[in-house]
Amino acid sequence: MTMIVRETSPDNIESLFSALDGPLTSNANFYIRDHFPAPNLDRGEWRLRVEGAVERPLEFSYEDLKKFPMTKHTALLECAGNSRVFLSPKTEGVQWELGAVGCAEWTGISLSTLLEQAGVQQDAVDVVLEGADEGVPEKSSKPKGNIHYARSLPLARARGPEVLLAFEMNGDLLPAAHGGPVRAIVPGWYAMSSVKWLTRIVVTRRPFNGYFQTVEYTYWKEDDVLPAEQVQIGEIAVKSAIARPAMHEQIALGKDYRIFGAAWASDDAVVRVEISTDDGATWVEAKLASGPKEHAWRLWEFAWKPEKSGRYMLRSRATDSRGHTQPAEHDWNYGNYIVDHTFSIPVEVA
Ligand SMILES: Nc1nc2c(c(=O)[nH]1)N[C@H]1C(S)=C(S)[C@@H](COP(=O)(O)O)O[C@H]1N2
Ligand SMILES: [Mo]
Repeated sequence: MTMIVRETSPDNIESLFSALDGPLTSNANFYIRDHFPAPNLDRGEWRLRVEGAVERPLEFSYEDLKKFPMTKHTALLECAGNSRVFLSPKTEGVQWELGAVGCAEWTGISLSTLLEQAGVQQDAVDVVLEGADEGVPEKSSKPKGNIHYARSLPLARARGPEVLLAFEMNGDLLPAAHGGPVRAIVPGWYAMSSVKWLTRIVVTRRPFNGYFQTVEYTYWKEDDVLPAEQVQIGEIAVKSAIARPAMHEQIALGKDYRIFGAAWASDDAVVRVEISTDDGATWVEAKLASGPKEHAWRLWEFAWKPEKSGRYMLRSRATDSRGHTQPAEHDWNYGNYIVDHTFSIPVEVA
């Protein structure tokens, strides 16, 4: 099994990114990020409620939901804390390396279908997605009892046809570890929005300010006019990662080596990936080997023939169709999230 267990119960398990072998991550190799112990839900007894600022509060069983039109969408999930181990000085939180990211094909119904069924009221602004899992959160600023995992989406995003309530992952029933019976998939946003074990959808008349979008999963946004503001993490930043070589791999001198990895962005396509073998001093364009496919990662490769022995620092750098390129340094307004800078992968050539 190619997984790295960082914590159990709650499970925090990352893929071995060096095992990347194609456009989709298998269910067995897909990372797991839980905040509370995983609930044990029975498909037959499971219910989903839709309530709040709606004309008709509704309740659905698994079989009810399966009657709506099904769609398939390939989407990447990346944890907002992925690659945190590359931050210096060290920060709190699970010390993910490269593997808190994966790409799968999801089958389900559009969230918008249920919103239409329930009839969203005129003055609604947010859609809260709540999971069945519950517990006491980590940070000292928290409500006194147990809370459920929950996140909201602005109504416009929630209505996007790509936002799914997924039943299947890569053609199999959605595994319990990944939120089965039903989870949300919010393509293009960091995966904290893709709520697992979904049991309740609440439409609200004011922006929702739950724990997982105020105390956690926020960053500081600077502006020319306003003072700095704390805002919710949403869209995925453009990023690339080197799968092979793995860190500290030994590479043969004077032989051909295929540097290989993946790159991704939010709703935009990755249009360029560059490689540096001198820690970011000079860059050469890599070859895009798959895609573009909306919300999926693009695989890329680079033919390298190291002619001198010694230690090399490899970096990759992606650019999206809006011209956003990965920065050289971490932006500390993001704190311990959104680690999108070009970090160094050390290797030995001998
Ligand atoms: N109910 C619930 N949904 C959740 C979480 C959670 O702890 N509980 N974790 C979120 C976070 S932070 C991530 S990165 C993704 C991870 O999805 P995965 O475990 O299927 O990879 O689920 C999101 N949805
Ligand atoms: Mo996450």
